[in-house]
Amino acid sequence: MTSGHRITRHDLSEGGGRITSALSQNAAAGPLRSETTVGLALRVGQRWLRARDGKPATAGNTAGGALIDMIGVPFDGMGRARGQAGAPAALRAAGLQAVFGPDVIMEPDLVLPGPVAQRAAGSGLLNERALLQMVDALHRRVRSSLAAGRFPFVYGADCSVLLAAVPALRDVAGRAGLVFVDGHEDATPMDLSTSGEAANMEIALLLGLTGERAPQPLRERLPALTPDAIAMLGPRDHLFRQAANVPTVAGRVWLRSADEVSADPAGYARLAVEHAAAHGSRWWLHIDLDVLARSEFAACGAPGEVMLAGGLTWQQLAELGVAALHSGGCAGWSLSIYNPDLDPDHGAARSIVEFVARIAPSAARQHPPLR
Ligand SMILES: [Mn+2]
Repeated sequence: MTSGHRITRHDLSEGGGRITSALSQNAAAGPLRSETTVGLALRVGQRWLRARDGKPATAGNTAGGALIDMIGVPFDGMGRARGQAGAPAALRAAGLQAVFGPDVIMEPDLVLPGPVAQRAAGSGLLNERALLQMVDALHRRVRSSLAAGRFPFVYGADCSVLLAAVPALRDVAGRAGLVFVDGHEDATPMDLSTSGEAANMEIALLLGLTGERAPQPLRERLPALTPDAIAMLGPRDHLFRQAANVPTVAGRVWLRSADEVSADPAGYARLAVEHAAAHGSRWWLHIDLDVLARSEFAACGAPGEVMLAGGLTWQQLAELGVAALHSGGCAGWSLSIYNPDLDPDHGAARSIVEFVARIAPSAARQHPPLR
């Protein structure tokens, strides 16, 4: 932050939720978030944050880059009792709060219904009720953050967060780009899905390649992405797709496999941004941690899932992330798939926090703000 007018550090607690805000004097809140589940803490925080002079949130922020909104998503797409839904709290316990420095708003986690490990009758989606509420609530949060000129950092859950983040970016910016870093293509058509997990299908849904059976609240935001605005880095899932008879999308979208990316992570990251931003789009950065080799990160996945050989190292992923963000134009970032139930000694959580700390300074430098 360059304004030098930081006036206070404000902590509010409600039900274990905690908001820490450190804003410049002339930074103000964006459009009031209408989400009812956010609760008292955020509403009080917004009252405190509201503009005193009516200027937008970006007024004091154009030179210093974006303020970060940290948005925790306690959602597990498989409907497990904790699983990835435990990720936000576990990552904060490992020190995630501190890595972005003081220019951050730690938002309360989304409040979501309990998990149901069953597929819905109509759509076949697993844990559908929680999924739809997650997408709806996160869409509003991300849209509001972007519209206020801030940089949303979405952590926890799985790749289904993109069903909220990408439409939100499209809504605010007019069109969205996506740099998608994942061990899988996540482009399974709904009728070929054996699990019903939205996190295997979200790219196909965003591109409009599938979704006739999707519930209306999802369908009305789709498609949200054109094939020329996505760049995929790191897929190595041919055995996984073979098992479900799902063809690759490599012929339809820009894609560089894990083997290619590991040879030059920074170079491919720059090419990916160039591609995703080619039509002037601001772009979203998504990192599914299963892009990493199992020897680097194993706190993800489910019993019986096809394990993927190969994959990136933390070092390669950090080079990729820094190079992508240094290319400019990133509007927000999501980091998903961590399952603390598979991380009893919290070693993976610490690795994630160290990784975020390496990328965070570049995220905070993204400017100009969207609005
Ligand atoms: Mn994924």
